[in-house]
Parts: sequence; structure tokens; C-alpha cells
Amino acid sequence: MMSRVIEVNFDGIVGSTHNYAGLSAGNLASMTHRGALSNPREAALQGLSKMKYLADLGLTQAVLPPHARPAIDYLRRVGFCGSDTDVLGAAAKTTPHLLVACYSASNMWVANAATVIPSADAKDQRVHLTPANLTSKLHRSIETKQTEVILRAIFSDDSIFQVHAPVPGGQSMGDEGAANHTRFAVSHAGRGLHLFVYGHRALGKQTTRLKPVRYESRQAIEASQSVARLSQLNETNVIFVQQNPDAIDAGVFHNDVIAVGNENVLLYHEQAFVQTSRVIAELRRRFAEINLGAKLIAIKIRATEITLFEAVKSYLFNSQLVTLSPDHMLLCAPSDCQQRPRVRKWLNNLIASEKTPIREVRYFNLHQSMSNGGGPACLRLRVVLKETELAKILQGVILTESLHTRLVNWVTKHYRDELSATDLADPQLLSESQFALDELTQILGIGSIYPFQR
Ligand code: SUG
Repeated sequence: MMSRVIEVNFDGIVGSTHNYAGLSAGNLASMTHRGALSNPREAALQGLSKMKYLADLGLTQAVLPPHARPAIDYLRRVGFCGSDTDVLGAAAKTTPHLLVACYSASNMWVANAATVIPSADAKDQRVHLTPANLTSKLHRSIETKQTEVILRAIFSDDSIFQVHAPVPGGQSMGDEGAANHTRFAVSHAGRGLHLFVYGHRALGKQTTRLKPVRYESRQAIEASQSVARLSQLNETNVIFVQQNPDAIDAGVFHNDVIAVGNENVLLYHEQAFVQTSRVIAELRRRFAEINLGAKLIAIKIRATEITLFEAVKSYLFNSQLVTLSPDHMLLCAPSDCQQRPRVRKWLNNLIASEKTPIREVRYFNLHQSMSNGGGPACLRLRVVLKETELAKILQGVILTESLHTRLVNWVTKHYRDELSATDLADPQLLSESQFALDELTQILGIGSIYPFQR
């Protein structure tokens, strides 16, 4: 019998050290909120409330645990030693910037945790998960080892899942995971066409005209090609497309800040890619080719309707697009879109036209995460699984009513409601965080995944 196919949204649980350190040049929200007071408790509860809303709609929702922060293991690897308090104290004194990077809760944006390819599209018919190396930003590169450990704990059956090591090669081989990858298919169960969006070439000739000038591109085409090869994708089902360097310079640091796709729908800004109209024509042609003439519904937003600036400010394209039933998709948008009249109007018109499968918009207040450049789509990693595969993952991470309640209580009990830059040197925050994470591993039944537990 054919197994049903389900899209599972894994959301990152926001970590207890969520703060605004201004670590991401090129990410305008991160740059403008540097030094602002954060509220980790509210951040985590906002995330959990989005998860609960989607689970209540009947979608399958799961969680990924936060990483241990501050990353004492990283500080030890770069030469700090003694007790944890000694390590913190010495790092605070000699390399405060490095210490701040080790406190970042950036692992909450799990759209950057990995690229996931469903078994239906892989030559060996296994689900492939490649953790992103995140080499372009130091605070994010620290995540990759822990992500691999977590994915191996959840997707442990290697006859069904293959968790790869991140793509090696250093900064020029940067890979930012699913934020730069979109799978199109007639339905989740269908054959996938995979769009990989990159910003630069690690090697060979680069046309200077096609390079951003203000900010760095994070994704290399060579890294995207490596992920496609590792995931055993068929060449005919893969397209590599260059991101528009002007968009990167306007603050579009990942493709999911300027385009969003789901099944047979793509919502995109006309300035998203280099030669966007050619890219769309190619996507339509390839989609039809592998799907017996089926149509890709590509919805364009013109710069005259919404500028790149407004797209970045509202994070419209970082909405999560989910299928509720055939021909009924829901767009989960940040509440910032509701507060910007042009964007709200555009969305109202889209729904009223009834010309596309996007039938509903729902706005989510994710201000805490948004102020660091993380919208609804950044907070989730999509994993398309057959029902039989879903039965083989670690069941403790699937969000049930009771897990949701336990997580809300856990956050309320352990998280602070205010965190400033000076609080980061407080050794008490380290012990609070380790204590909380230890309890979380028991709630999820995930085992000893953290370095401090080993
Ligand atoms: O990598 N922000 C993240 C936001 C990631 C958003 N993800 C997607 N678009 N999929 C980043 O720039 C800010 C941390 C700070 O400044 O404290 C940060 O890392």
C-alpha cells in the first residue's frame, strides 16, 4: 500500500540567551537592534504559539531543541580552560566579542539548520539531511556540530535517513541550508523540482557586475551543488539560480527573504534573481517537463507594488506557506505585514482575487525573533516524510497538546524576561541555561545531546 506523504514543520525552540548583539552584517534587523533589551521568555512563547496554531489546524508540527549557550565547548576549543566560570571570565576579559558570539541563540532559525531532500527525490530513496556549515558568520558557524548531533538523534535509522556532515571548505564554500532551497511539486507526494539559490562562486571567474558591493553573499554555488550531489538528486530535477546582488545589498541575506514556494506555487519579487523573468520561464518549463505538463503558479510582486526596501522591512516573503487541503493554502505572515498598509493591501487583493491557491492570510506576532531578522519561515525546517518514515523519527519531538503545555511551562519556569548585553557575563545565566536544557532533554526523550551532559 502507498504510504501517505506529510510535510512536517520542525520549529526551533528559542534558546534562553536570545539577545540582540548586532552580529549579522547584511541583515538589517540584526544591525538596527544591536544593544536592544531582549525578552527570551516572550521570544520562546511567541514561537510556541505559532507552532500550536499550525498543529491545531491539523498540520504535523515538531520541535528542534535549542543549542547550549554560551557555547563553552567552543571557547574550550579556542584555548580557554579551567572551570566553566574561569572560561567565561577569561573570555569576557580578553575576547568579549567572541564571547558574545558564543551567547547567540541564532540556532532558533532552523531554516538555516540543514537542507532536507525527501526520499521520493533521492536515487537511494532515503531522506537526506545536510546540516548547513554557516561559515559566513562566526556566531552561526558554531551551530553546525550541534545541529548534526541533534539531527542524528531524531533521524537515527540510517536505512531510512542519511544525515550528512556539513559541506567542508571554509568561508567561500558557505551553505545556509533550506533558506536558499525550495522544492516544487504538484503535491508534497509528487516528484520534486529543486531550486537552489546562491550568491557567489567560490572558485573560477566571477563577473564583478554580479557581486554585491555593500554586503557579502553567504551562499556559494559550489556548496549548493555539493548538497544536491550528497542528497542523490537527479540532475534533471535541480536548478541553480543566482540571487540578485542588488537584493543582497538591500538586506536580502537569504532567498527566503525575497521568495517563498510551496508545492506548485511560488510567490516572488521581480528583483529576487539575476534575470528573474528568465529564471521563472525556466522553472515553469522544467516543472511542466517533470510533471506531465502541470503548471507552476508563479505569483510576481513588482517593485512598483512593493519595493525591495518594503519587502525587507515587512518580511512578507518570509511568510510560511502551508497546504491545508488541495487548492487551499494558508500564508502565515509576520504581523509587520499587517502594519504596513501597502503590503496589507496587496495581501488583501491576493486573497480577494481567488485566482491562486493562496486563500487565507494569518498574521503572527514574532517581534522578538523578527528584531533579529527571523520571520515565520526562518523559524521552521520543512521535512517531507512518508507516514512510514514519520513513524521512525524520535516521537518525543512531535508537538502534541501535552508537549505544548509542558514546553510553555518549561519556558515560563526557566527563561528570563529581560536580557541585556551586560547580563551576558553573568555565570548564573550559564547554570540556569544548562539546568533548563537538561530538563528539556528529558521532556523530549532525546538523550544526552549537549556537550555539558557528556
Ligand atoms: O543569520 N540573525 C540570523 C537570522 C536568520 C534568518 N534566517 C532565514 N532568513 N532563514 C542571521 O542573520 C542575528 C543575531 C544577532 O545579531 O544577535 C542573527 O544571527
